Amino acid sequence: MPEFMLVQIQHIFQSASSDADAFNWLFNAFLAVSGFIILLVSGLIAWTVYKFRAKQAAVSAGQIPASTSRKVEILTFGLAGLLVAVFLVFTVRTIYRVQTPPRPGQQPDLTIVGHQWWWEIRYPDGTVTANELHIPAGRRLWVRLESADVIHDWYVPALGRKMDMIPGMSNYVWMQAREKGVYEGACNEYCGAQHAWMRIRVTAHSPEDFRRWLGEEGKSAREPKNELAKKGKELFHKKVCAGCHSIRGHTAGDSARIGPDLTHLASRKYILGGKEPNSLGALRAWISNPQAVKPGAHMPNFNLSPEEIEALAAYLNQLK
Ligand code: HEC
Ligand SMILES: [Cu+2]
Repeated sequence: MPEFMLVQIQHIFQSASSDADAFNWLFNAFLAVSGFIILLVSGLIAWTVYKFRAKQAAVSAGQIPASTSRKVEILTFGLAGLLVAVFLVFTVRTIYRVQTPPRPGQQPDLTIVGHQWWWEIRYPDGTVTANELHIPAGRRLWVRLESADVIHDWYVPALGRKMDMIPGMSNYVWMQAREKGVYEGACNEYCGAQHAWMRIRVTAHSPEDFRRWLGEEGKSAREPKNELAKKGKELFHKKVCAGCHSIRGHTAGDSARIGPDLTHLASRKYILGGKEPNSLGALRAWISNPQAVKPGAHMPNFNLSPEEIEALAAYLNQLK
């Protein structure tokens, strides 16, 4: 199992936010009460089966008179109704706690756009990145969620609630990581062939580290130093890669958004929504035949020569 998946499983009940605390509390309360009822009912069934088993022919289950069964019915319906009412109150309380409205006119701290099958991440200062989200620890962030194609769903369990990304509209969600660390999540709405490889990796930094990270990420791409990488930079334009991908400083603006922004690709730990750890080899394999690595992905096979692949991979691999 890749590292990504193991961590994912551990993250389901982890909480790093007041919202996830509220959800976990509600979930555990439901689990405890319904667990108790399941044990009670199955215990009663087991006891009845044992007590009235056929061998002891002398014992008869008998018949409960209609008047008694009406009482039992009122009791069970009453208890069930009461439980539903109690949990309705708890649920509504949780919704209120989690769905606090933003300040009037509050601008989002982040915009995240779901694409088949990767995440576009935009900061208010114009910095763009993909797939690996970086945030400052501590603050509760107001996040705008959008979609470029079909319905996706943003879910990082430890950081707050999940929320659909719907084409043509903006949804908003609070996100918080109390502590520094790495938090993982995934797309939670089936969105096509590679839905499973639409993982989310969130790194929460101390506020100073976050500012430093954002400063670096906001810079234009570095100029390639060796000949191979320089050739790769030329090919990136000649082979129309730049029609879908932006590399700030190297492409005309950063308006190409069909594929992930590659300005600082080499500083990311994974590529392709978590499908592959980022390495020169993985980049080579991807560029030479995207459909073999992530079948259905919206990047065609360019039938490049081995030399072209080598040059492009070398170029991309130094975009720190
Ligand atoms: C038609 C648009 C399109 C063109 C042209 C295109 N790509 Fe892509 N590329 C994509 C899409 C979409 C993805 C995201 C695939 C996914 O993860 O599902 C992608 C992903 C990538 C990634 C991985 C990025 C990451 O962070 O996961 C690299 C590297 C890449 N492309 C390089 C190239 C190179 C080099 C070329 C030119 C030879 C190129 N692309 C041409 C659409 C395109
Ligand atoms: Cu999705």
